[in-house]
Amino acid sequence: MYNYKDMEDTIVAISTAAGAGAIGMVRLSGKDAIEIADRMFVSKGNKKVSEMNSHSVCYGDVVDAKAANSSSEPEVIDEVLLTVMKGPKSYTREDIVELSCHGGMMSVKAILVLAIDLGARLAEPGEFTKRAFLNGRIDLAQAESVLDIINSRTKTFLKVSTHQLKGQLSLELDLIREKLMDVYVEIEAIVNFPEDEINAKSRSVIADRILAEKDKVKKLLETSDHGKILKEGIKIALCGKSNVGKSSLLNVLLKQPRAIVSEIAGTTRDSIEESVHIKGIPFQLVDTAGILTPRDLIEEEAIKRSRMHFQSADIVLLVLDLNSELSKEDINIIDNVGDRNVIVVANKCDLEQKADIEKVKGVLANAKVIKVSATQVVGIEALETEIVENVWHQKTVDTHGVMISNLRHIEALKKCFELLEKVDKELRGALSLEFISEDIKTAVNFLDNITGRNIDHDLLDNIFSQFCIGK
Ligand SMILES: Nc1nc2c(ncn2[C@@H]2O[C@H](COP(=O)(O)OP(=O)(O)OP(=O)(O)O)[C@@H](O)[C@H]2O)c(=O)[nH]1
Ligand SMILES: [Mg+2]
Repeated sequence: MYNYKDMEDTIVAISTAAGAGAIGMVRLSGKDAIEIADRMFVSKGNKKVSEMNSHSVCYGDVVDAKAANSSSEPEVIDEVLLTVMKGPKSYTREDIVELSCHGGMMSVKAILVLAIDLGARLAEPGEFTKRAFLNGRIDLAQAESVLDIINSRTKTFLKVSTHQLKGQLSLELDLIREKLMDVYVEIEAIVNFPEDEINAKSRSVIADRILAEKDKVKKLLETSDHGKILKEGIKIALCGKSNVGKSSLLNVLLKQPRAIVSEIAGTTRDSIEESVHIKGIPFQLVDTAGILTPRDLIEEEAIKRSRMHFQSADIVLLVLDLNSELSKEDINIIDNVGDRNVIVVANKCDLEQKADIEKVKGVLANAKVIKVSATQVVGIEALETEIVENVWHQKTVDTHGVMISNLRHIEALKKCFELLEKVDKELRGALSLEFISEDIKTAVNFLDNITGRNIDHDLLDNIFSQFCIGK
């Protein structure tokens, strides 16, 4: 258990978002939460907060006893519903009092100031969740998932984060930890009692056990692409020569006329970026300029940007015009695809087909070709399905629904994996066991970093500073 001296303080914060709303909520947590609430709350039935049962609600007024009005009555700040949750059965494991008042900033602010006047301290960002962690209610991975839930942009990511909050990731990590510690203890015993000789065969049996755990860490790491996609979204660049219909396609995918469309070649010059969700996945769509031969400095810059997006996109939608024969410019772009992840979009399928698509398939054998009409909205559903399949392609791994999306977790797992790989080799070689056991311990430490069993205070402060105040 960490000994934070400021854990002694009773903290208070506005827990609802700023701005107009039906309800605002001020939350107190700490050893004096109930006493402070008692000094600012008068219930309709004159029941004291300290007399309330845990997890019960009471209706009354928040009053400022110091600010008496002309008839010497304490000033009523707002009428509220007060909820009390006594520790350890609370979010922070401390006594918590929540005051739900009218929305808007005036009422919540006045209640906050009053609580501070009566001895509470304004909470730091994430301090309630930090206390939940420091008091052992949740581990660090669970605490971080709270932030992920708040920031979720997709239903799927919300599901993954909720899973993590329930402790699924921690459970997986604990199982690996337990097995590694078993090996560690056994090796330590052999080192300390050298009369128990160990031969090469026994060493390789131990190595197999390490290998099994290394595979589990690898599986978790394999979910990180998946997890990051759900968290951050992926970038799709619409590329192709002028007038093939890139901007028309952008508009139809966004379901709004965002980019200017015209029959004049070179309509789009500055790249246009917009976010969109396709089947629950967040994407960043980038419409690029189709110009290939610059006529001025601006067009030179436009080409540079198009190339940059072509190179940095996770998926390139290579747009072709089905209604015209493949030109030198099309061939040039196709030849430059290289290792890019490409879906060929053969646009204008509402018109007569003149382009030789078989030729494209010949060059880009691995790319899917989808025929669409951006103006007639034909084939768009199929294109969206292909985009989503492209994202999930070969990425389904069985980790009991656990997915790694946090960069800190990815780094720690990678280090753990590297060490286990080293240990496996060492065990199959002749290195002295005492050095090997050190490496196993370090690998375990990396797992402990994720759950917060062993982590330094600066890093903790850094993690919780990303939270909003009041959580
Ligand atoms: N018939 C038909 N015309 C289309 C289709 N998609 C786009 N067009 C037309 O093709 C022309 C060019 O469309 P844009 O979307 O501006 O093409 P672009 O690729 O963005 O062109 P640049 O910005 O110049 O690179 C416009 O006149 C569109 O109306 C389609 O599916 N069918
Ligand atoms: Mg355009």
